[in-house]
Amino acid sequence: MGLKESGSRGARIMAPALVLGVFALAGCSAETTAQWGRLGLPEAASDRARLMGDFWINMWIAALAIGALVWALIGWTVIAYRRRAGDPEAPRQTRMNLPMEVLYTTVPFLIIGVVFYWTIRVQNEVMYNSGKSDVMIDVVGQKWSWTFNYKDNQRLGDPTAGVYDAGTMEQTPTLYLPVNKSVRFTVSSPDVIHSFWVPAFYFKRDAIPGQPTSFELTPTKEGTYAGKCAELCGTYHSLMLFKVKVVSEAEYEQHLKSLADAGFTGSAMGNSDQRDIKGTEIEQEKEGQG
Ligand SMILES: [Cu+2]
Repeated sequence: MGLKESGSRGARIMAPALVLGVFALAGCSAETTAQWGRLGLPEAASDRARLMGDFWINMWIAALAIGALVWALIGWTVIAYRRRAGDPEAPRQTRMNLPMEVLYTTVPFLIIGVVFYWTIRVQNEVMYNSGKSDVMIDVVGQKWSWTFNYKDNQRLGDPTAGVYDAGTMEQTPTLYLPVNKSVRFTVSSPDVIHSFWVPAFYFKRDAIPGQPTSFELTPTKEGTYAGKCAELCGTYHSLMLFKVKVVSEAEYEQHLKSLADAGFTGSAMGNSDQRDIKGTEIEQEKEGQG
């Protein structure tokens, strides 16, 4: 193969890649560029996000460092030990080299050990529960939407009182949260496993039937965020969307009051309560037909 030929082949490969790269960069807004800087994570909106975000970036650095070392070793071996012109045979093959085998068995275990240690440390910090949250919300993931029970008992002066907002496939619900107040979520499901996920909070929790679980976090930035079900739960999984509105405390109170005024008092936990949930008869009709 002549020089000229190999050069033109290189250009054939490089040119489209360059053009694609330029187009990709030109299409980037400042927001997208910032998101690239966070390696894909959205802008953070909760107090647990810094830990998760740092962990995400550090894991990428560790993976790339290991990758670079492995790629360098592969490249070096391929070049230094290649069969040269005139070599009658392949280079000497090495087998059963005990130090080498011990090395490539123990090193991966060490790497996994370090990653495991940091995973547990970060997990413990992210899951930290103060035990005295400002707001309590029972999240119910049900086929095929979300119900948010605001269990703001002290505020309403009645231990059994609360208000709820139940979404349907046709009308996705909106979860209101007061900014800079710690929120204790209890996540449950009456039917199959769903997963409560607000990407901007860097937090996701499965809704497991018969096994309610809790976590705490503090929304730190007012705004409207997307939420979704992160568990492929069935036919209408893709419709299990919701919005999260992080608002001032006054606006939050106002929202609870409007739910109470509309008659959504008490709680709705899916399952037998589903009859109380706006619009679920649509789903029951469908199941009846099927
Ligand atoms: Cu789901």
